[in-house]
Amino acid sequence: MNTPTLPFEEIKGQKLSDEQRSYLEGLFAGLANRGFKFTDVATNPITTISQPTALEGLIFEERIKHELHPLESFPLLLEHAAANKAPERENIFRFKWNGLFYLTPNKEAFMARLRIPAGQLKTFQWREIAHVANELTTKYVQITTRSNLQIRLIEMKDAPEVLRRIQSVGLHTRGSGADNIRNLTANPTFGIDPHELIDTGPLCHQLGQIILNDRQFYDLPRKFNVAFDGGGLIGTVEDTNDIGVKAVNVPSKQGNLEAGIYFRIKLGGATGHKAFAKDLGVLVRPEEILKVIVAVIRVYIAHGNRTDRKKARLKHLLEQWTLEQYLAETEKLLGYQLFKAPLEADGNSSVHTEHKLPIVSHSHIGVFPQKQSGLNYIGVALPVGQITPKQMLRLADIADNYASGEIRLTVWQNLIIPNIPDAFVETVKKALVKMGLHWQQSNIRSGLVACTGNSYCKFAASNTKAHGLELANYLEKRFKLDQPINIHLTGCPNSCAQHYMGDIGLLGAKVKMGGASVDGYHVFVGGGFGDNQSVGRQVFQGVSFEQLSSTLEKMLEGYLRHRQVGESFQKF
Ligand code: SRM
Ligand code: SF4
Repeated sequence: MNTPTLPFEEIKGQKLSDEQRSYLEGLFAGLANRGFKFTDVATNPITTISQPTALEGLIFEERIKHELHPLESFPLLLEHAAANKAPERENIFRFKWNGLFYLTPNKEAFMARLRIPAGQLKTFQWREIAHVANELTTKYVQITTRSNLQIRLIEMKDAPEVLRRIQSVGLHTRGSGADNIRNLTANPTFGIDPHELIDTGPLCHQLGQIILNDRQFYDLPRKFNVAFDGGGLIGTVEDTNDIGVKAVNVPSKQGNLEAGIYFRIKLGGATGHKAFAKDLGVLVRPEEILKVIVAVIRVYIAHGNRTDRKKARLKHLLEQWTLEQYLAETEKLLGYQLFKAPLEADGNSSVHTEHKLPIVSHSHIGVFPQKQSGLNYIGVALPVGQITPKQMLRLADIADNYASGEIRLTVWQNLIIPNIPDAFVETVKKALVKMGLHWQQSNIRSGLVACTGNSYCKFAASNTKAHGLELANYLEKRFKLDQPINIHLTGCPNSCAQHYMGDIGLLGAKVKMGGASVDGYHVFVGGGFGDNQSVGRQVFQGVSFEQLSSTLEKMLEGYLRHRQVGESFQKF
């Protein structure tokens, strides 16, 4: 880490406060990290900082950002759209700041990724996305593994209009790709789950606003994920994020610590790298959690690696720094110390109580009573997260007519309709079945997660979404499981569908069969998250898709035959 020593006291003759000093140190370290040169520092620290000539020392992505900040590239997008001209490499990268991903070489068109904090949408927003998809894209919408929406095959000429229409209903695409903070996730049952310790919905939305409105958050060393878990029935897989915050209950006053709900903070998750986030050893009050998250991100902005994209995630910084060091840098920015409460070796703490939750089937599917008496939410399964505009419009009608006009997306690529009065539950169930959607748990289909796959993603070795659906059809005909099994299919090691944390993880791979190269998978078992945190281990290498169904069938048969009573697939 190249942190220049600067004579701060001399800066414009000012004496600096600790806070100012630490801010400047971060700023200069960040500049040095990117390859900015410091000349003649001793005489005049501010004016002699110069960009390297023609930004030659910088890697491609950092150079592009410095030549023209991607947030300022909108006129270029308009020019390209007017000429219906394919973007160049530089602008392909820049347009990701508008949430536009050019799918070349797979397809000569854009995919647009939104930002939907906590996955929460009003039906007027949901309807407009359905209309946009119908009129200007593929006529289907995809729910992503960050409780978000994507629409695709947008022609260059239509891109500005798609963005305008998305923004016209108060939604954004800004910063949903590239070196930005990605969609913020929270339990989709925030504010309605009887088990939650705190409603994280408002916090998630407020952080969304902070990020949208601060230019500093549009130039990170790399992508960045943040998740909130308020202690609800089903977790947000927060430990797979760069920052995961999880609510805990401190039942009584302990020394200086008042009783109440606090957040623990975990840092450095990135499951494609087999890394779960690690506990920072502090308790933070809800009213200060956003400030702390912002400080944690600013430390990463200043010190994350900007010269090697493969070593640029927060996880990589934590391979060089201890957690204590990261905490110290965060506290420097905050200007005060956080309450220390390290976890014990077994992962428990004497300060806060364990939040015991009933064991439920996964992924929110089914009918659940809310904390508001007389109201319910229904979780709807959308296998592999695909939905048509027609289904979206019908869902919006259901949510308007029988609930509160709201739809929430989940990281399991499913959705829930909240606030359904008892009297309407049966009507909603029937309406869902009539439109071809499932509200009943299927212990295979409801936990099926698949990344985009080779229909659109250039990295994919296999057609994950189509294969996921075929597998579910095959296995459901043969098994009635009494325990849920999560099957996660990812097309490449990037692990967008987190194959390492599925009960069964399938990682796309090309397999040789009779001299030909066919779609196939490496097979992993035993992954988990939260209390069952575990990185899946590989049990088969390179199984062709043709043989995959029977391979999984045999695995499930073995599990059902040999398991102990009640033993889950993960523990088997
Ligand atoms: Fe992802 C890159 C799709 C969630 C790890 N991901 C991509 C790209 C943009 C490939 C590209 O550069 O062209 C894929 C776009 C394909 C397309 O046309 O849809 C893509 N990622 C997705 C989505 C849509 C998968 C899905 O079907 O749901 C998810 C969008 C989430 C969102 O709404 O923001 C998606 N990607 C994830 C996750 C899960 C998560 O964030 O919770 C991960 C693993 C966690 C993590 O942080 O690493 C993930 N995607 C990656 C990586 C590997 C990053 C790394 O540091 O190793 C890449 C490659 C990269 O960034 O260079 C990647
Ligand atoms: Fe594409 Fe790989 Fe992500 Fe699947 S896991 S969407 S193949 S980048």
